[in-house]
Amino acid sequence: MAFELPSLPYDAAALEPHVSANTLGFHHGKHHNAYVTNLNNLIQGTPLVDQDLETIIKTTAGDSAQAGIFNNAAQVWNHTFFWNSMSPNGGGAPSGDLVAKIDAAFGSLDAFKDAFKAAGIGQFGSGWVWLVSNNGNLEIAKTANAETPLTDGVTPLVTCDVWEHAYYLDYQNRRPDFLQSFLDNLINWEFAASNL
Ligand code: MN3
Repeated sequence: MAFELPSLPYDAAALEPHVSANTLGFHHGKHHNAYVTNLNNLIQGTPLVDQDLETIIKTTAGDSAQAGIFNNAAQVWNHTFFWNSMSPNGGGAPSGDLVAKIDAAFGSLDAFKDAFKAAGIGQFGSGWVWLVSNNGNLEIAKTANAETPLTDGVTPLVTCDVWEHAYYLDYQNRRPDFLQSFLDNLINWEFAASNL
């Protein structure tokens, strides 16, 4: 069973003006799709071919001989998680348990947003910034390239892709503006709560 590119959970233009249909079309249709194609090619004829995606990621993590498989598998997973981390009705404030947990961890929603943005800006080169639950305590994590907190024993709640391909067509080099727009307009708190 080959892996398939999952459909976006919304129309490619649904996140405009914060993320353009042009960006989303390339990001999903070209970048994400290439990771799926590469992964299928790389696992062909190996014992990993029958494994689920998370098993492949955890099996190959940290093994330099399998870096190609890890990188593509993790990027497939990270991107699907990223699409779900955004919503046309995103932004605003979380509700329920998440409010108390964010206040406990960061002091306030605004302080969380400042810390998430700073982590995204501080990720040198390509990578990801995450809100994760570490045994019920919320933390911000950043990962380089294809690295994912899935391999760190924590539960990812929401992520933002800070590779240049995620924002360059719309924001050029202004990664801070992309992160601010993600936090103010796109972040899917319902998805974060469902992962908690
Ligand atoms: Mn990407």
